[in-house]
Amino acid sequence: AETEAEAKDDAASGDLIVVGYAQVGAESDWRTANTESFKSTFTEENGYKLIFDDAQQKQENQIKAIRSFIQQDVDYIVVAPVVETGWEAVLQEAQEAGIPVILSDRQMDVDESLYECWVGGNFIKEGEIAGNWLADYLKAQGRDGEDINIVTLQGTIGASAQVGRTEGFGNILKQHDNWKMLDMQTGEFTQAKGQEVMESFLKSYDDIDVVVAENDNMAFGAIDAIKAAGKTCGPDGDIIIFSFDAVKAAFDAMIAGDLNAAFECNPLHGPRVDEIIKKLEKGETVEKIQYVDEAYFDTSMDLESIKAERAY
Ligand code: GYE
Repeated sequence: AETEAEAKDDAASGDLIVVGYAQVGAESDWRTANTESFKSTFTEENGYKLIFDDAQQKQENQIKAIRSFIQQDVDYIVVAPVVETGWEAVLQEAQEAGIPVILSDRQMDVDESLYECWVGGNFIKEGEIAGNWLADYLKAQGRDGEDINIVTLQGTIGASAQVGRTEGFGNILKQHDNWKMLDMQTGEFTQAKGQEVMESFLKSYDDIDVVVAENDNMAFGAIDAIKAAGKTCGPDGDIIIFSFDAVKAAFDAMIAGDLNAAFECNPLHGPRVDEIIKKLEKGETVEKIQYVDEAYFDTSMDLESIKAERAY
């Protein structure tokens, strides 16, 4: 029999499917687009009640949010985990409460039985595509035999987006004896931190050829730091710079001639998670790991018309 509290709960949500979304934070344009994708998909008209939590990039906040979703007995928990590790205990609690967990965006390093499935970008592949793009670009410039000094602005350390992009680019770096990684430091996926770290790189090294930014917003900060130091970047500049995500502002930076390339990571996971939940509701099985297709863009392309077609 239902308790009075449960009955009240049912009445409040009606036939709506209650979804708790433990979001990372609001650190980047990508993240804003991702939040917007969930908020516009998980609406009452679409049969949902969304409980949204912004963890401000802190795992402890996300764990608290998941526990509160369990307490509220939501129908599904969706998590975009800040980092990969440290989730066993809270996922076990969700499992014991019988609440299915869906992972989206970043991955978790946990036993597969603790979640239904994951959907997101292939971060290792993104890093490898970027590395191969750089090799081709240097070759086209006749610089493939030169010594190339590289620095990396890393994302949040331990986030699967950081781990994968660092690893993927590193796989290509290994194939080029003349490429040297001078330094790698985290810019926490934010523009402000990206700028700060780039300022310190520019003070430590006067011969940087390439900046790898593990998201667009850190590249925007780095571009400001490079200009403030009296240097230039982009296709006609002193320093080659590229980043991951390919949000609209990255197209503006490429069109302005400040950014060389952007490697796409698609943030529009709301409809994908909606589809997964609809399948689970019907008792259908879902694929455990679901990678989203991604492209890349550089200044050799017709960026104005590509940008006009983009949703984020
Ligand atoms: O690249 C970055 C955001 O996890 C793929 O998180 C996501 C990353 C994205 O802060 O901009």
